Amino acid sequence: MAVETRKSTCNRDCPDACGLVAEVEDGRLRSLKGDPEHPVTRGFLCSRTSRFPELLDSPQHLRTPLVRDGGVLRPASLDEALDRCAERLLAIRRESGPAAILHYRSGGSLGLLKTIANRFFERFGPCTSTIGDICSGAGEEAQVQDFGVSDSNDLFDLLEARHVILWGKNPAVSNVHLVPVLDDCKARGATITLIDPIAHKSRTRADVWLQPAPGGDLALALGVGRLLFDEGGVDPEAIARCEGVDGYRGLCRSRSLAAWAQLAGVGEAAIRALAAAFAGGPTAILVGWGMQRRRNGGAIVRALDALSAVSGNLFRSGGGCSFYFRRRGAFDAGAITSGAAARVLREPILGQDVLEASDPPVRAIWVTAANPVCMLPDSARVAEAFERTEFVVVADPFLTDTARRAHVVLPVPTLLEDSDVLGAYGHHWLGESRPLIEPPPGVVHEVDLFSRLAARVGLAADFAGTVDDWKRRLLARVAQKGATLEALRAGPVRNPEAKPVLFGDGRVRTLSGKVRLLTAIDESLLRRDVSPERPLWLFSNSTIDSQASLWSRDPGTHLTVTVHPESAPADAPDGALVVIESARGSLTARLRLDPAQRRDVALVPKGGHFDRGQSANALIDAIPTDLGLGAAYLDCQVRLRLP
Ligand SMILES: Nc1nc2c(c(=O)[nH]1)N[C@H]1C(S)=C(S)[C@@H](COP(=O)(O)OP(=O)(O)OC[C@H]3O[C@@H](n4cnc5c(=O)[nH]c(N)nc54)[C@H](O)[C@@H]3O)O[C@H]1N2
Ligand SMILES: Nc1nc2c(c(=O)[nH]1)N[C@H]1C(S)=C(S)[C@@H](COP(=O)(O)OP(=O)(O)OC[C@H]3O[C@@H](n4cnc5c(=O)[nH]c(N)nc54)[C@H](O)[C@@H]3O)O[C@H]1N2
Ligand code: SF4
Ligand SMILES: [Mo]
Repeated sequence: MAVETRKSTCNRDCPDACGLVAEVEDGRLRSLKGDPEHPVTRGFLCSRTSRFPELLDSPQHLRTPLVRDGGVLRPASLDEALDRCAERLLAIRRESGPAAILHYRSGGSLGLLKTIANRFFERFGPCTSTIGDICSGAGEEAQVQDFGVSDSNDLFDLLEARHVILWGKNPAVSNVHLVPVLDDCKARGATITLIDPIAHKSRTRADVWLQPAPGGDLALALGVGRLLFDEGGVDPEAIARCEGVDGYRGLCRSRSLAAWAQLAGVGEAAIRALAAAFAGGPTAILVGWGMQRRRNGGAIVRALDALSAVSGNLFRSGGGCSFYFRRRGAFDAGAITSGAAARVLREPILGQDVLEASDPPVRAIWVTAANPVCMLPDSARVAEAFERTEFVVVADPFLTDTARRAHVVLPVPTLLEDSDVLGAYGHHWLGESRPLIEPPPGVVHEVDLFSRLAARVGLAADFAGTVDDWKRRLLARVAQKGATLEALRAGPVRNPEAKPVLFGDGRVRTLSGKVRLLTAIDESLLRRDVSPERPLWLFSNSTIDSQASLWSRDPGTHLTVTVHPESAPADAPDGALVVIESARGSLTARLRLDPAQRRDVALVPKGGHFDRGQSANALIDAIPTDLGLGAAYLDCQVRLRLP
């Protein structure tokens, strides 16, 4: 049979939203590559998606629905599984009201159609939903406060920069299609500065690497701000576009340069060099997502916003303070859901909020595109909340830590079988996903799944329409500007509403059009002392081998913990087993020694499985960030000891 070439878009929770090209023969995948015609993908994929087809053969890949009987999950037909869902949801609504049902959705697929689940729980209730954003909540809220919006300059505007600051970012691992753009910037003479407490792969690309104290970035940015004012680095035209200048200047001058340097954990000369880069722009800040998962994460991003604004870089080509590309911005998300909810539980504290909910208590949880038992902080409490809930449904292509605690598991398509529309949070191109291969017979697309469930509970009319109909509804506004479904089907289309330089007209999106500068901070956000009992800050960073909790390579029997040799328990050699202890719990890990690390950090991978004793979140307290109800995953202090 002839080999056919098919195209799609990767829907994983990743900034890159790559164009995919597959060769398919007789319905079977022969090869999977990056689309050479996609301007950002440039013909290559990350290793985790290149290896993804192997996961289809893994025992964790679900090909049929499962229902719980006598304590065990057994295969069932889709009709049986959906009948059970309808019957239990109707009974719980009748007895306790719709607020007794919680819907929890995370970013396992960035396809916009996954919000069809939200539509169901809104129409069926409204039911209970969540508030906050464990991924990017603090940083987005910081930028909304300062600029009225969280969005970015065009990715390729970076080529105009003289200095690129990777502030808490590891693109070689978590944003791989940024790497060739950085290489192009370097080829055009730009310098790259990396600011990251952890020694990681991306540092080989940086001309300058600062290794501040974890969370010391707030002090670092205020120290740079002080120098800009003291030494003529502020741009008078830009200052006129800001509110709160006196307050911000006063804040920067509230400590000496030496005091800021000491709090930041870097030398004064490094702060001077950074200030010189801002004064000698264009200078672009690329704000990483990891750093804002701290108690002071919102304040840090606000301090970076202020640097970009007062130095004038915010308003110019080759500048900007880019945190997030507004991936949903092009879509009419309201065509699917209004966001109505009976009540909201806090995502970063979900375990506690579920267990403590009353009037009514949570009796059912439906999980869409998420693995909260593994990925939310204080995971033992989250696991307990799921185990105590009367009826749990998980829709997922894989049998996860959360799915194992469900009463019904509904298999949905993987990224190779999906059909949806997507934006990206690392660039402004929109894409369509289309099945590269057919899903197994027991697997059902979420649009189909909810239309079948809706028919069982008297909501059929609300779910009328094919997958393509829903795609067109989402694209209604930008279709008038050329981003039609047909155009997306032909290849990636740049969001017609995204400007090349976000604030190139000198105005931000606040009511006054001016930047609202950070003018005051809670002193407690500056002090970052570790306790003598637990002297190491635990980092749980992205790793090339996994997409959050979905591993493309077996992580082995133990998770790996990397520390400076002087931070290891006495005489423990590389490869030894050690115990990581926090105030919340302990895990056994294999030791890796790395003299390039700071002495006050311990690094483990993000995404280890809870049931295998490898989830960092078993150690991490559920603490909200200062802004946006994010989760302060990285403010966890630990010690290592021998087993
Ligand atoms: N391979 C892979 N790629 C992924 C993911 C994955 O699981 N695996 N996850 C995806 C998801 S969900 C997201 S949200 C994105 C982004 O995910 P990120 O969390 O941005 O990705 P990381 O590579 O962990 O980069 C965070 C960097 O911030 C640094 N950092 C932490 N604290 C501080 C601090 O206090 N100061 C400074 N200056 N730096 C700090 C960390 O050391 C790390 O190098 O990545 C996506 N890409
Ligand atoms: N310790 C620590 N914890 C962290 C982080 C960290 O850096 N450190 N990072 C945090 C961040 S940035 C994030 S975004 C979260 C991620 O947290 P989650 O989003 O809960 O984690 P994932 O493992 O990505 O789980 C997503 C699930 O969606 C499934 N899925 C994929 N496609 C579909 C689909 O089309 N439909 C449905 N229904 N399911 C689908 C996947 O198989 C996967 O099981 O974790 C957070 N947790
Ligand atoms: S996970 Fe990210 S880098 Fe990998 S193929 Fe998908 S979009 Fe591209
Ligand atoms: Mo994320």
